[in-house]
Amino acid sequence: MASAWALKDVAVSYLVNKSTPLLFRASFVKGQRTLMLVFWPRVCEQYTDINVKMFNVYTGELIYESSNIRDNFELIDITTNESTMYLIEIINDNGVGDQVPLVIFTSLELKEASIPGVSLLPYVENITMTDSESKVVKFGIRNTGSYPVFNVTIDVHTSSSFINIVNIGHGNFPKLNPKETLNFSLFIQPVDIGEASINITCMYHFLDLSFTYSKTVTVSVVDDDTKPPEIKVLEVQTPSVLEILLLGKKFMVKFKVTDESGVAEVYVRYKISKGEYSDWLICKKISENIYVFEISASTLKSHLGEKVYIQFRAIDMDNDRPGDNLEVTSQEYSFQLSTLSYEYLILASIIVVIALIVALRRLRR
Ligand SMILES: [Ca+2]
Ligand SMILES: [Ca+2]
Ligand SMILES: [Ca+2]
Repeated sequence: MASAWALKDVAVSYLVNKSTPLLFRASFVKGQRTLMLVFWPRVCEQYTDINVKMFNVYTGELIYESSNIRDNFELIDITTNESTMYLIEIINDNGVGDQVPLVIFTSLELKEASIPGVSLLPYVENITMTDSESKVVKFGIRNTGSYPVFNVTIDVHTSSSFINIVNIGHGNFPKLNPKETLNFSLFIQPVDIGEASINITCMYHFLDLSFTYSKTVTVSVVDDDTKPPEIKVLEVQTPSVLEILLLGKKFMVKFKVTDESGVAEVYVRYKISKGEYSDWLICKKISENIYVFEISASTLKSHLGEKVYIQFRAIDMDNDRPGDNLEVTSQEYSFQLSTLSYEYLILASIIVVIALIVALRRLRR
């Protein structure tokens, strides 16, 4: 009974807000009887509803709860059956006044306690990923307060169409001790390039209170290949007139097409002189990255001495999403086709002369 009569020794006053409970911690020994008297003023003929609860700080167990009597005082008379630390929660539940002044008479040594908090630890602040690879990103929920929190649940959500996310770690933690961090991981799958945000909401319980903590994490999805293919002409064969006429040799351009993602398609189109360009024609691949374009001798015969114009077009094989591949159209290349030159005329004249000589000799015999 000694503690009861010690009430007069201590009178402390506090303000209790409507939204935030007032919290105290106090140590009790087993079998200790404690009296606490809480007073608050009566306002406008109405009573403010102040409620007091006590919890075991380590287990969260409720060991005392105010009787629901409308008055302007509360007498707590409790004998604890365990030596431990208790949290005393004083709540301004409803009624009049946002802030209510309280006077507490108690023999206990009350220490003000803080509302616990949790925070989200992104181990990577800004998540950047390419469109070709899914990623698993680790997060941590940390209890930054001084008391355990209970029934921690994590909800992840994105309203962005650029990514899909799945929580592949734990979603629920029954208890999170002070300074403890529990990890969970998100599987992030890119859908399109752009900036996406992930809202992570953590709900947890402390005493009989529930709290929500939210954080937004940004994810940038970038293209893993932003360069179109490169086209390089390696070799050009312009046959001479004799080669065209006698050997049927073709005009040929050999070129190389390269791309970090690989080359999907290569096309060529051409025109002779000032004519119209042909359609885009699929190009012949002769070996890895090497392509050729040819014009037959029969076509060349009717265009001797004219100019050939050629353009190449190539598309890369990057296809992580629609519209991912890039294409390039080369510059216009021009090549002069051989003509019947002076040397050929001389050569042809010599052949004619020899032919005549041979014919004359035959006639003389
Ligand atoms: Ca890509
Ligand atoms: Ca590319
Ligand atoms: Ca691309």
